[in-house]
Amino acid sequence: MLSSAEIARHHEQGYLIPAYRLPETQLEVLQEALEWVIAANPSVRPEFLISVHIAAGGSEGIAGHAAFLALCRERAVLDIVADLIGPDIVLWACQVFCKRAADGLEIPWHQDRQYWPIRPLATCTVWVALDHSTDESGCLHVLPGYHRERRLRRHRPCTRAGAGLNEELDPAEFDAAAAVDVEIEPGRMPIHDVYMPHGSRPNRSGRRRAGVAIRYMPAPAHFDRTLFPPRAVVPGYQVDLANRPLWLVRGQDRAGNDFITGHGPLAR
Ligand SMILES: O=C(O)CCC(=O)C(=O)O
Repeated sequence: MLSSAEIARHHEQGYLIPAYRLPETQLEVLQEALEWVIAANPSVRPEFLISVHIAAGGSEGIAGHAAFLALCRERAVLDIVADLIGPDIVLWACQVFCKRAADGLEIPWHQDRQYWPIRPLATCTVWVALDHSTDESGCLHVLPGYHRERRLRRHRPCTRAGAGLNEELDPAEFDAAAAVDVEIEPGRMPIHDVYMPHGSRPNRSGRRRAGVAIRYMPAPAHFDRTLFPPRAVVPGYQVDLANRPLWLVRGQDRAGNDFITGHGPLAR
């Protein structure tokens, strides 16, 4: 799916926007599924629609939709992911970050890896745009090349009003002038490395900005359910990795991962 130049660019820069774009019909199905999920979870801010691929609803309290699980299992998406992390792939997370028009939260600069129970730490995030994602609507921004040190940079508490995380990268850890905006049309799917600092500004536009962040790990890595107890990222945003269902979406498991925990009858 990816050319060798694209794969090299991903390793060099820490992120990539593949040429592939979801077909329009599939995009429409996902946009409808998003409307359904928003309506089914009226008390949840749409930036915090965690585990939307679990149609039965999981321990994180969100009523999800099967269209998101279908997206996570999509052959074209997995072909791209396999080029980056290898042929044995486990799906372990899928979250919608939806910013309402003129209201969506800021997602402060951060590295995700500090919360992730994957050892050795290896994962990649595919962020599928469901709407236009621009500077004005609060697109993702990244720091090209910062992933190369393979280290967790210092974070500090964040209590700023309108911030969608309770921690952020310490400003001494990066040069904001080096940031690149990932502006994309619906259906495109930028990918970022686990060590890539990223975030997004609030939505200042009159249009919604939604994306689906799908997280995959290579099956040689182990998802250790004992590492982190359930926690609130900010009020109303509960994460429960101990009971998160895993799906082997391609190849074979090579690390004794647990594919039973968290699966209700509809989650399978
Ligand atoms: O969608 C956004 O604005 C933030 C996404 C994000 O933080 C992530 O994919 O880890």
